[in-house]
Amino acid sequence: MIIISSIFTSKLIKIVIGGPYHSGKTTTIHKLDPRARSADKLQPDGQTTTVGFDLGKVVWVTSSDGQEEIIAYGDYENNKEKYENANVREIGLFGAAGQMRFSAVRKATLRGAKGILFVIDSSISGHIGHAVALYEEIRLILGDDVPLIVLANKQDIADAKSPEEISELLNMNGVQVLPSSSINEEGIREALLELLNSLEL
Ligand SMILES: Nc1nc2c(ncn2[C@@H]2O[C@H](COP(=O)(O)OP(=O)(O)O)[C@@H](O)[C@H]2O)c(=O)[nH]1
Ligand SMILES: [Mg+2]
Repeated sequence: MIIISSIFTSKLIKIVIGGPYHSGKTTTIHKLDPRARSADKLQPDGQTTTVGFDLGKVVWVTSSDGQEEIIAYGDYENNKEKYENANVREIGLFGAAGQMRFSAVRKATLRGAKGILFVIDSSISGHIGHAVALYEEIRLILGDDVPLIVLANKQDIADAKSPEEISELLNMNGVQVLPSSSINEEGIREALLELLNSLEL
């Protein structure tokens, strides 16, 4: 409940983790914040799928020498004295369910978002059409000015398409595509920092 009560403070910067079903949104949020919470449903095959949302919290720390870091909120709380001289900003990570039928939930989740990390499973070609539809939905709701970075996720899978290939398939003008493997915690903090640095705050 600590997360829920503090996540709505006005100083929180809201970042939405969007993208198609099964692309790695929930994994990304839980790797960034092990205390994140999700509304998940257990499927008959034993897998889970997000039915509502994920909620996590991290801090964006910029030290006096300009070094930047993303730290899980719990780790920050336990070591606050270490960051006394740093610029610390709180980031709320809101995961949005990817299935088309959750459109209303996504709309509510997107409200007030300052930036979007858009996660794609680079190993499944079928995802692309769905991804484009979800991207267009985001632009319809938030307009063209909210910064968005695509994560070409699951780069650890042998036949994953490269960020360049994903970029070509998506055909989204000027949208940055960065490589990641959420499960191995590769590329996700770098992408979040890149997104945060592009925000107008
Ligand atoms: N190989 C691989 N699997 C991943 C990666 N990220 C997530 N997964 C797996 O993909 C499945 C869906 O992930 P999940 O985070 O629930 O996707 P969501 O529906 O977008 O929230 C799960 O079985 C994850 O373990 C990754 O980077 N590499
Ligand atoms: Mg999920």
